[in-house]
Amino acid sequence: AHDSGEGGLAVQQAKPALKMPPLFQVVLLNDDYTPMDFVVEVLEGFFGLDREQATRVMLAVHYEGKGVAGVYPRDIAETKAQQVVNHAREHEHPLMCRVEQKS
Ligand code: NFA
Repeated sequence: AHDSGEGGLAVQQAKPALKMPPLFQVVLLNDDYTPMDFVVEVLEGFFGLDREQATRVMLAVHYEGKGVAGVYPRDIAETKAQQVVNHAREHEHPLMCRVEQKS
């Protein structure tokens, strides 16, 4: 507590909750060569989607050019994106992703 100037005391009150960090989307991009099954496995393995959700996102990427795989704080989004690209390259697939700040 400190003296606030008019004979009263002002007390610094701790905030009850932590502020949420800004969120970033990991966006998968379509290409002509990465097998559909591989993309579904990536969405299951790196983003925790079940087979049905993973298939829906994979088809959205295939037909619309891009799709959101997951939404995370910046460092986690960047790490996931790098892991996905590394995994794809290990299997010689050209799969690409982007990290975009959520608006
Ligand atoms: N377009 C790819 C194909 O026809 C499948 C794909 C989907 C690739 C989503 C990348 C992302 N094999």
